[in-house]
Amino acid sequence: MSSRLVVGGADAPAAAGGGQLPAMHVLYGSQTGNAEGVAEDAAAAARSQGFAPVVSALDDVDTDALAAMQRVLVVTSTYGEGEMPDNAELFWQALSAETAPRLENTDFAVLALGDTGYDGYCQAGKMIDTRLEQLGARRVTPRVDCDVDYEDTAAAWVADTLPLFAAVEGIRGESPVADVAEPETKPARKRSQWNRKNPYGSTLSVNRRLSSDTSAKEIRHYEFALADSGLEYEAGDALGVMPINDPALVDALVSRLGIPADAAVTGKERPFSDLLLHAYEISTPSHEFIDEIEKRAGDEELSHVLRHGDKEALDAWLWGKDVLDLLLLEPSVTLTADEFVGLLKPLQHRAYSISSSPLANPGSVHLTVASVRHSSAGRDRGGVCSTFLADRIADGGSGGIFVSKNKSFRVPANDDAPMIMVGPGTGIAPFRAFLQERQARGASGRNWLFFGDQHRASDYIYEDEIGAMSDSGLLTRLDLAFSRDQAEKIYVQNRMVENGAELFAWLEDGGHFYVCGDATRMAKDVDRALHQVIATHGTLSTEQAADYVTKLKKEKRYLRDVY
Ligand code: 2AM
Repeated sequence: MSSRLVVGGADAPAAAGGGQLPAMHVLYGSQTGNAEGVAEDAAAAARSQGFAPVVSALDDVDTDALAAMQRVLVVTSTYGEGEMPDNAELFWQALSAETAPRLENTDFAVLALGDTGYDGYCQAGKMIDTRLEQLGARRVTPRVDCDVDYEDTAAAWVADTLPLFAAVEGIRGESPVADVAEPETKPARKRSQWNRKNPYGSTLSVNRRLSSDTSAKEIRHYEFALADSGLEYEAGDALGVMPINDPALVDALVSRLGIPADAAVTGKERPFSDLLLHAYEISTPSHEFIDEIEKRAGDEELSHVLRHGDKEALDAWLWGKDVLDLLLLEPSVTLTADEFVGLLKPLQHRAYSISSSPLANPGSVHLTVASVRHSSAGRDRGGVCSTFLADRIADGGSGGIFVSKNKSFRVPANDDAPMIMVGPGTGIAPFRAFLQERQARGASGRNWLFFGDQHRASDYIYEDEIGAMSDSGLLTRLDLAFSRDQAEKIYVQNRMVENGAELFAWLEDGGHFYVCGDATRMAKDVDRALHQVIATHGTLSTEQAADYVTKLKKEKRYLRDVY
């Protein structure tokens, strides 16, 4: 692997005043941009403390370059159930290999971002932290793990950790150069004033059902007006939406608990029911809540599952049960407002791939979202945010939004490069944006879309737009896979294999390959199909095909936005 690091082996970039500032390498593994944002904040803080920060994605650093780095901050999220984020996969392959070099010269600290709602909490950060130590690098401070509400913990980690590197310098007698006047490093990225903590209260101007009434799914198209917010986004970014919970569920909880809606909660300004509506997750039970219910009610089945079962057994028991179900199952349990709120997790935004290009739609941002709805035990239930969008921000209503950058998921910088997009179902969202973007840019590169769902008659969303893009020649190729319109199932990956020779030719011509949508099944099968196409039409062995795919990833020509 050759180094694509900005500073290469030199570990002390020159300061503007001619002095040498000690380099602080801030390496991030990021799926949705949160870790990248923290890395940039850490770099800004490092700069103000007399370091010359260099920010890189983990995959842009090879292990020899790493061995030459003296000071390293790693900020990484974890993807799915304990996996490396896409832009840290190659780094991890090299770091975990037997051939990885010793890192005796490296001092490091790791910040891991994660979600306690998933298995493998902060796993990527834990693995990197352990491996760096195994290779002889010196941990300047124990790793810190953050849950979804990471901002304050991350800021505290940055503030606490940087001085420890400075102290290390002192011990080694290489104190940082004092001349910190305007070190010559990348200018700080302009951060939007709208973020998770301060979302923009936008007007929803369009809420339209895309899939027909006979579809098994309810997929909707939304447009938010940006007005004079200054909110900026790019095709490929995601939009964070702060939902408000279902008032009917709040009422049912208030009534089950027998707590007055206006009851005070210690340390909170808002009354009880208001907190449930705006501030806490009241659908999915937290681990703390489940444990407490078990402790207080002693439900035999639940106790058995918690004590003797594994994660799968607990998931099976919990299937379809929300916080209210657990309370109704255990009528003997009484909780005070303080106790109940103490067992809930803070309400989180949901992020959706943006389905518009700002070039084609100045003044608005579009989403393509499937509403999650089901009914059980005589009660209608729904996804917190998808039903908030569908039912509760009425047209013209307001919703808190902010942009979640996805800098690695972009149309090719080269307008001539071929672009292949696999996006069944709502996975089409970013590709609608990409195609609009390419059209607005007058990009001449060829475009190929693989799209599908269950039935053509009810699920061919954006059919008119896609048809027009085909007619105009913007879409060079369009392959559709409607799985249930014939006896045998046909999926997007089948279409890839059927058209393998041409697909391989597009890759050979410098094509970029994109996938968006279901991570657990579709994206894995598409990955397998891609390997198969490359092996067959490139006449390559399995290993050679895998190397070909690795090369695509390294060149940022195989990009995924999967969930
Ligand atoms: P199915 O439900 O008919 O099996 C969106 O949900 C579409 O993805 C549906 O057409 C669904 O087909 C299809 N799908 C299901 N499993 C898939 C897989 N492993 N790979 C690709 N598409 C799949």
